Amino acid sequence: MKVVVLTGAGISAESGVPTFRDADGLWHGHRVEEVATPEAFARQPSLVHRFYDERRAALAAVAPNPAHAALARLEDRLGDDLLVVTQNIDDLHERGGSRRVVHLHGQLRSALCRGCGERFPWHDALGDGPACPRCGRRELRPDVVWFGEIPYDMDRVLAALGRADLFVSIGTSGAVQPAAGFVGYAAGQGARTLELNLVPSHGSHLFDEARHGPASELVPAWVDDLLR
Ligand code: BV8
Repeated sequence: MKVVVLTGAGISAESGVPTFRDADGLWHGHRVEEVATPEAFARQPSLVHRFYDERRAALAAVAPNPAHAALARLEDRLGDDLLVVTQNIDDLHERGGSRRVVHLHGQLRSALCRGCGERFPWHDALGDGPACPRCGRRELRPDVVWFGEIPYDMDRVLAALGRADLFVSIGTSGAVQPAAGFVGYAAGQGARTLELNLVPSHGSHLFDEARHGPASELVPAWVDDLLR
């Protein structure tokens, strides 16, 4: 059985990573859409760097939860027949043991050089304008996809959705495109669709089945069912 799992901020909430809807989508009083755009970076690079430097530093204090671990267990059994597509820029899927993970919106622990286009694993701050390890220019930016930018690996994701027998959405409000449209695309390709979320998401009505509750309970129970 070929399975595609889409995850959002809700799967990391119980690990202590705030969701976007927490604090009503505000960061220090800024609407997230205000600091997560190329325009904001051009206008106030130090503010945007602080937004990501703080979130990157906070990763050291959080750990994967049973929902991340359950998906890694599922991957052990399904291998290439499972693809995890996450909107999250944290590294909790990988630290939970998952290997086949697409970060549609980028990663906090990665830096992208706007000068030479190279990417680098990055755990420190970017706010003090470090030089690019390859070209030396001070052109490093957070390797994340901002609003108005093209998500990463869309071809790989659409190909997997096109082959999927089952599409499962975990911990996402379904407020951001193109991820919010994946359920419709997968269903159109003949996949069964399941939502696992704390509360009904914006697109809950689009799923064949929806189960509501904390991911740390719903996801291990769903994986046990599937593997049984
Ligand atoms: C693009 C990285 C073209 C940075 C992010 C008008 C109409 C429609 C679309 C648009 C429009 N205007 C603009 C657009 C496009 C725009 C968009 O969708 N805007 C929205 C706001 C309307 N999209 C884009 O710009 C995208 N690019 O469209 O390019 C294109 C398209 C297709 C193909 C080629 C090109 C780029 C979007 C990416 C932006 N970057 N993140 C960063 O992280 O700072 S988006 C960011 O916000 C996240 O990555 C995520 O995607 C989104 C947040 O959503 P969630 O993860 O779902 O989190 P949220 O807090 O909302 O919800 C959490 C859910 O979990 C809740 O339902 C809650 O109940 C649940 N939950 C909570 N606790 C638990 C739980 N569930 C289970 N257990 C729990 N314990």
